Amino acid sequence: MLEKFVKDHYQKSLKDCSNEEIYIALLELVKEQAKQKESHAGKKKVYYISAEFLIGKLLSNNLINLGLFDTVKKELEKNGKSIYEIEEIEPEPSLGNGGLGRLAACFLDSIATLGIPGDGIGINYHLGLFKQVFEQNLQKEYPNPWIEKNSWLTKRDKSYTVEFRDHIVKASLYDIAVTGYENRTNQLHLFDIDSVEEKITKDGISFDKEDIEHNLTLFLYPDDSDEKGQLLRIYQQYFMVSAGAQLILEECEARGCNLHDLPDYAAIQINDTHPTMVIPELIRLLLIRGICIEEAMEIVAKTCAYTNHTILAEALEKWPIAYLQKVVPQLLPIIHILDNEAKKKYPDEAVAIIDKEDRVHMAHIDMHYGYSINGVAYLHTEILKNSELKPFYEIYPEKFNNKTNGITFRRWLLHCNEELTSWIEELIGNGFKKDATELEKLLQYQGDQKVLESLLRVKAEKKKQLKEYLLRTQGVEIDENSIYDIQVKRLHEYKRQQLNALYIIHKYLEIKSGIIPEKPVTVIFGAKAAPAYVIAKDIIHLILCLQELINKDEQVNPYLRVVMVENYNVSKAAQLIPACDISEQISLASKEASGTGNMKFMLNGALTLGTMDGANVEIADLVGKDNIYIFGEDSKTVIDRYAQGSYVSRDYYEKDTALKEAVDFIVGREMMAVGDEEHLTRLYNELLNKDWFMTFPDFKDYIATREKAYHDYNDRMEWAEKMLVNIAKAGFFSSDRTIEQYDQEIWRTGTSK
Ligand code: GPW
Repeated sequence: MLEKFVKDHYQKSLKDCSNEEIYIALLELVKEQAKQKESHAGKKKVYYISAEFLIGKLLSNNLINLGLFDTVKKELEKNGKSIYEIEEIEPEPSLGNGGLGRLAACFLDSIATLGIPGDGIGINYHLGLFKQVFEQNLQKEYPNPWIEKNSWLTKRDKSYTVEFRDHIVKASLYDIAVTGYENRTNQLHLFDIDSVEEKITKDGISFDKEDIEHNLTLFLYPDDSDEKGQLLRIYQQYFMVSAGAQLILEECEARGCNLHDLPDYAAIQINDTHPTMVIPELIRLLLIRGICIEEAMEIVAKTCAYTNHTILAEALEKWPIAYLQKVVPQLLPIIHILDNEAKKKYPDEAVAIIDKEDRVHMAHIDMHYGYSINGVAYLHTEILKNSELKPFYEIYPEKFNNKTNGITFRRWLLHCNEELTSWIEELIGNGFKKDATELEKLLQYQGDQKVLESLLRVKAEKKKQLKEYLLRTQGVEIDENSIYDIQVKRLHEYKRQQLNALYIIHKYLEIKSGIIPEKPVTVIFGAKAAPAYVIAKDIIHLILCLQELINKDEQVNPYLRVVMVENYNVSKAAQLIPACDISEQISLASKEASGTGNMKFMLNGALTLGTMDGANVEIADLVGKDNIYIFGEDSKTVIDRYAQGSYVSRDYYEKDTALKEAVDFIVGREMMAVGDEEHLTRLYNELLNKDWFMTFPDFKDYIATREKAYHDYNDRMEWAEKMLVNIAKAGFFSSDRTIEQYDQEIWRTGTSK
């Protein structure tokens, strides 16, 4: 089919085309095929508004979803070409940061796959999240341009006017087609301004934060450590929601809505607090269209639903009224009305929209003026109800619900692990591609030595591929016969990459003292730190220094190696996850709302080493305690300890020699030889005097549990059985299941079964 397409469009045969030409032809072919699956039927539509959509490269996923992947792959092979080389040409869109953005991307895939009319609404960031480069064992940030002349973006002949206090801008609409797996095509709507200027950055990622006309859609999460940066974020958020709200009203009216019945035509899912201003903005637009304030508030409250993704207080946005006044004064009368009404009904200061310091609590707007409040894993929702959002739960128990996160198996199994996909298919057929719970059929092979051996062969093949990939892309050499122990996620103290680093130091010291591990280990990290997050960057420095020190040490490197992957992104995740033996999910219990990497690793046959946090709790329930490595204090202990305010990290340090040795090593002679004193000392002091995320109390159990996992690894048959159970039980974490629940319990479009 590609041959014919190329002939018709370029009057050339496939084998005479360059890879670039084939890539462009495939873009066109996919867009044409996707277009045929667009549909405008159905009354109610979902709008998923999000500051991030971490969609990753789209070519292969679109081919898979359209049922073209195998045909195209074979046709290319016949002509001496490779789909994998063509994939390399596609730049990775830089429209997200971490789990929240990747979740939005998985959800769009599942919404289309279930046949639900549902579009994404976001921003077309030109430089996206920064590109990470390591220089002198430090993270440096550079712009990450990704938009090319030929891309998945389609510019629409459509724009909306967005007014700020001192600027009026035109929001131009770009669409990216979202193909469902053997189902309909939806859209990801991304707004942009025509005047954006990619070249205004100087030395890294700095730029004039006040030059709104040129910087508005440049970066995702521009540095907000000063007022100008915070104002820019408000500009971006309002730009997205104002254009989005106008689009929603226009589309609903075109489908027959008279605005009074908006909730019958739209369900707007607010992805954390970044899009919260859509609530006052919709009210404002309804007022302009002649609806009175009381009714406007009621309509919007029946249309908007809020998802919370964190209990970390510092991540819950609170904008000073004065800042909103500077950027979007038109919203303030409405926000004041929302605040007054809420205060009249609920005088408790804890649920106020505007607090005593004149800050607007964005999440409080969502909870008072939305009809649904959901957490993203069972434990997370329980913590929201019983502690973090307790005052709201007491007022609105009926609004609270849980939607445990999920991942799309099209990307995180079918695409990233063709070998495992075929292995599964040969054993249980291909029903699991549509109904992920069918993976449980694998359980019948638990004691089957032949099957288990073939599973280990698949893993070994993926490990070999990762070894080659790391050599090719980063010039590092790893041992494919070592255990691959991987922690990849944003860098944050609560995720505790520093605990993993302390283990590495401990292991290094053991090897130095002559205690040789049963099996060599390769510890792999991938993580970006927010550019203004000082301690997070110090942790990256620590890991990079350990990498240099250990990999150069010939006494240690046969047994232990450390690799920090540069610029970790979706494409790198797709290489790393299938090759993993042990998945590090070691956040401080209660702090990781869900995690979704944990699900991807499990699905690809890695065993979890983790705390009872987020979705780890549900993974543990599903696979049983023999098939997961759980350590550390539980969320109740942690929450109580915070409440008492009694944690003193130094007490643990003084009592545990192994811990003391590991911590002291950070500022010891060996580290100072490769690292920077300021960074290492600051991190050392932080741990010793604060350790806010309580790594020290979990240190001992972490070491013991990690050692047990490494020991168990050597019984290959037993390990393979654990892998098999993990894969078999991963079906629950398909985002198709999650989205079906969103649709049945929140959106009620009446589409999914
Ligand atoms: F702070 N998450 C994220 F809650 O990736 F807004 N970025 C964010 O800014 C936030 C949350 C926010 C993550 C959670 O940390 C993770 O536990 C969860 O699995 C993911 O969102 C998707 O729900």
